[in-house]
Amino acid sequence: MGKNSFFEKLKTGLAKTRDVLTMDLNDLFSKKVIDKELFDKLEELLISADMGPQFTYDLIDDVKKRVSRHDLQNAGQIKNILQERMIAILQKIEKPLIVPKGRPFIIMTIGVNGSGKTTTIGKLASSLKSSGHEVLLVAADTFRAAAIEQLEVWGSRAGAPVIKQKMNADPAAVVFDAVAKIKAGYSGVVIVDTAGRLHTRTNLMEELKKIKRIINKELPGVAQEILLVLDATTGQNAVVQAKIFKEDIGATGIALTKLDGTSKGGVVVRIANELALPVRYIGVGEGLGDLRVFDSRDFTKALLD
Ligand SMILES: Nc1nc2c(ncn2[C@@H]2O[C@H](COP(=O)(O)OP(=O)(O)OP(=O)(O)O)[C@@H](O)[C@H]2O)c(=O)[nH]1
Ligand SMILES: [Mg+2]
Repeated sequence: MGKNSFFEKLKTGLAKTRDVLTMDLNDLFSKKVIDKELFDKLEELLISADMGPQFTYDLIDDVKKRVSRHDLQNAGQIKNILQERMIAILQKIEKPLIVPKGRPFIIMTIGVNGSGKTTTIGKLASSLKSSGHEVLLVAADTFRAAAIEQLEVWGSRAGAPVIKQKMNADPAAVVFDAVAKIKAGYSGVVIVDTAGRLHTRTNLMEELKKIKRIINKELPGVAQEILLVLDATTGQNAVVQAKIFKEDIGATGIALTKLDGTSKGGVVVRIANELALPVRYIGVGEGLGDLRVFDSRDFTKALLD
């Protein structure tokens, strides 16, 4: 795909946020005067796109200072300031996942039910396969039968085999099978699908910790990513969840899904300010090709240009 059509697709994926945020912002910036009403409206728009209070107040403070220094003559210039500040913040969390070749790499996905783990795994497997990686999927969500089948469907779309056991099997045992493969010489990528919810008696966090423990005990020092999958449509709730998963399980990166389904795309800014976890990927649709490596500049431009 050419750079332009790639960018256009990202723009389409972010259309909901663009429609609400960017159209209103453009309206606002076409105003002649910079007054209190403009600041109030700007604040309202940024908060409603879920950019978070910190970013919003910092931006407005910056703009006010520039106005009083007479650095700013018209409202239109605020757009550039907004873009620059967004890029600067987002660059902090732009650290693409580097997946090595020729040695094992484990990606363990975690996140609440419905956040998009299994779908993201399918897209990621496909993208890794097309860049020449060997990929193996692990069905460690044994909570519902459909979960295993769903992973198998994605596996066949992506051309990646799936390691599985029966429904209700111990998730750690399925992971153990994948570990055995690595010990036997497999040197590709292993992506572990986990449940977002378990039978009431078992604690999800404890189960995830157990899986992590097995990986680290059996394969000390193995290169790995604990990829937290967050649903962007849940806005600031996603940030609250992320804090828990970061502290409890030690998430090392984020895949932010369903950006196409929300007008709260600004939540990426909030994640950058409040979590300091790299956003590795963004999901902008349900298809195989709808996962993107997060790029702060492309993202900002696709959202605001
Ligand atoms: N529009 C859109 N839908 C998505 C995206 N990612 C996932 N989905 C949809 O979100 C729903 C839930 O996705 P799953 O991948 O099953 O979520 P999960 O985290 O594996 O859920 P559990 O297995 O129940 O924990 C599905 O209908 C997906 O098609 C995305 O980037 N955009
Ligand atoms: Mg799933």
